[in-house]
Amino acid sequence: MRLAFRALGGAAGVAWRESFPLGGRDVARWFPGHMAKGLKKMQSSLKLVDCIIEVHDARIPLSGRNPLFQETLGLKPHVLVLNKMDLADLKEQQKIIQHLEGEGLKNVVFTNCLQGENVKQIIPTVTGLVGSSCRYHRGEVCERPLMFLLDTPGVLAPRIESVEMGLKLALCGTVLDHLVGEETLADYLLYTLNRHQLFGYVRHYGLGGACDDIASVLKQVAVRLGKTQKVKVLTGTGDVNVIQPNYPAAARDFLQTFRRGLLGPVMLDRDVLQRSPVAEP
Ligand SMILES: Nc1nc2c(ncn2[C@@H]2O[C@H](COP(=O)(O)OP(=O)(O)OP(=O)(O)O)[C@@H](O)[C@H]2O)c(=O)[nH]1
Ligand SMILES: [Mg+2]
Repeated sequence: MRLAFRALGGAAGVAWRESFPLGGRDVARWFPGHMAKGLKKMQSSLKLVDCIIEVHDARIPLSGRNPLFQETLGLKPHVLVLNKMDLADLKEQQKIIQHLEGEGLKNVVFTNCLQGENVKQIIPTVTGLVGSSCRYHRGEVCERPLMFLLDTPGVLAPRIESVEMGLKLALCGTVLDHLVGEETLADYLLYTLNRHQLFGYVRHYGLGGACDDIASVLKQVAVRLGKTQKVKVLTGTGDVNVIQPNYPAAARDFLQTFRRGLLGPVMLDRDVLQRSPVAEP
């Protein structure tokens, strides 16, 4: 899905944004209050289990995890499942694994539940950690050794560390888009794709070239998709009907297309991976 930079013609010489304006956004509002309740429930269930299987998104392997797991890591055997690997750019998988090892996470399994890829690695990993003397109550998932799964609803951290982390979580579809703002989120997606030189969106929407201006991209997307609306504009000489692009609809399509993997795999934590030194193995 990666296009050579020069192949884009018009994009040659374009300077992509170095940063995304993060100020003035109330990230606390993006994450619903019922999460705290879910967390409490999960905490009480921890007593019942022999092993924690934490499922996180492989597109953000190094950020946005719930700190609860970090607090309980020393107490319970723990497997980190990084799912949706089909949507993640894992060219630097070894570096990611080393980074996680540096944080004390030794049991990491990358999975794709749609294709069943690596899913069968989970039970042997758990068995290796707890032996076969598990004591669960419902949701048997394995006969030999007898193993039960206690599922919980997904819960986000009660406090999101930074706006950028919030935007990454939102891109992965963990919060309602309208709370962040579909156009803001689409802009963060465009910023990320351009910085990573992932120009699949140009080809997907048949755009003239890569572009870092979200209004211009959404306008072209809206026209391509026929998502335009007639708006009456009052002028001195009377009402005039003008065709206006439906920016929110275009933003929604851009986000959905990305989440379906049609714009190519992405590593949203590339910045974290580049920034922090990897601990010596
Ligand atoms: N592309 C892709 N999609 C996946 C994968 N695994 C699950 N999904 C999709 O992700 C969505 C959420 O899946 P769920 O199984 O409901 O996730 P969950 O973590 O149990 O969600 P909650 O219980 O609501 O927290 C569904 O649309 C799945 O089809 C995967 O490996 N790759
Ligand atoms: Mg679920």
